[in-house]
Amino acid sequence: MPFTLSRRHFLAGGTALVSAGLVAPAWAKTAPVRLPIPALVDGTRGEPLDLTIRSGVWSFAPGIKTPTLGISQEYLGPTIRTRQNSELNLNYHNTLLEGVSIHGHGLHVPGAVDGGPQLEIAPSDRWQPTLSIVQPAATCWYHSHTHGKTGEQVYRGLAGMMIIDDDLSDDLPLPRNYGVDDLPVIIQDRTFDAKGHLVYSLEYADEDGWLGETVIINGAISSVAYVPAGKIRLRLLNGANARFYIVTFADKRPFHKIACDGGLLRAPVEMTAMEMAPGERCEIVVDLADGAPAGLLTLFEDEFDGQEGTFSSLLDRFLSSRQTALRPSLTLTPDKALPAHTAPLSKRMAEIVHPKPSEIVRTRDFMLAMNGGDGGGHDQHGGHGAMNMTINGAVMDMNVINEEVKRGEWERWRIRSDQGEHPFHVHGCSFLIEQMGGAPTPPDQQGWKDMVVLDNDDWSEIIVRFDHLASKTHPYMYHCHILEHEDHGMMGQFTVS
Ligand SMILES: [Cu+2]
Repeated sequence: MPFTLSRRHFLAGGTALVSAGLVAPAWAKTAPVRLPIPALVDGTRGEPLDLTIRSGVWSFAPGIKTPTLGISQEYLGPTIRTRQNSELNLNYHNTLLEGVSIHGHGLHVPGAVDGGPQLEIAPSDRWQPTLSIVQPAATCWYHSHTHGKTGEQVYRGLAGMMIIDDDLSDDLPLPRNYGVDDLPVIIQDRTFDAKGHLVYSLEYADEDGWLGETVIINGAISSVAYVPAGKIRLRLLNGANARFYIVTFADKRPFHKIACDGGLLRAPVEMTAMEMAPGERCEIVVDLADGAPAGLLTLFEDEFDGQEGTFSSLLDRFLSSRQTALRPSLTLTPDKALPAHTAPLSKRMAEIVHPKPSEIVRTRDFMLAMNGGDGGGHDQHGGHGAMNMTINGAVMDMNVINEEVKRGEWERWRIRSDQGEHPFHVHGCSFLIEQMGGAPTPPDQQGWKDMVVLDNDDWSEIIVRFDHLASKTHPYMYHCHILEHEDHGMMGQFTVS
């Protein structure tokens, strides 16, 4: 499938390094370590999983000690594995000196256990939600959703992956050996100072949000995974605060995308490069039967802005450019001694049934706007404390319910912006994308989603139905998943009754 670059960003490419005020320190150009694999915890046994929100010290590169946050880990949290038609009991304990709320991103659970900003866990308190998992197999995640502090807390480490299994995904011939041929790949970017400490400022974030200049995968700046010489499943999560990525392999080998945010696609989609917006997940299967190492590239999409040529020529230019040395990627290195998964992919996977047009009973419009202080002037170092980010003219207000939705009814939501691209996320559901920025939905996005990219050209449209309740005290949220936009107010609340 041809790759066309559709994105337009707020600033011209190449300004990201300037806006962060820093370039990657010399120690970031480091020899690779083994890919860190977050611990896997089994959530299907019923007993509560202890999740301690804590401070930590993590080595993003050998010899560097960075103060971080984590969930029962120094940085990030364990991968929680659960299953359709089971109960997941969580026992969060907040040992920090500030409040934290933790949202289960992609989960179809009621507002009362959704973990939005209304459910902040006070310092030294606990929160023990029971989640009934009713949805099909998917790669989800959990992360800080603390009012006004989501960006900073996620940046410092409060995020983890969640895997939902079901009978269908078990029956398909897919790699499923966690940490061996089924790997979590949490892509983020960070700005470090010379000592290796994380640099973050919501106030100084520019229109693009906070863009780090160094990519980390599962908390490692440069890593290698020794994997079987067969099919490898990667569960990719764009866990960055603000960065859009292009994911591809250095040797341009094709891969198959098998799932997007909310679960398996109808059929695998062959691709050689893929865009990922902040908050998005996708599962891909790549074949390493040839025994050659495969370098996973996580390219900064904004650096392709305004460039002309085929993707292949842009990629060649990019690979020969100096910047690539700043962010070596994860390398998958086949080890022929390991038992390999070689079964061909199934041509048919999930059944995805669209509602009939007559079943869609309501349309809602959402306009995202950036009414930042000076409007057009991009003062890189002046700060943007007064920047207002709005949806339908309103900044997020914890005391205002912006929309009231009826349970079990299909709705069409049309979303666009006054400026640039935004990844829009809706809590408590998965939805289907009918168009993106006025264009037809690409084949690899024609599955269940909870993220849709929109821009200022035309409407993105989703069709959505909510099957769980969300009250005025525990409403759901819809928001931009550029976390600095969210923290600046680009978010709204809605009930389901
Ligand atoms: Cu935004």
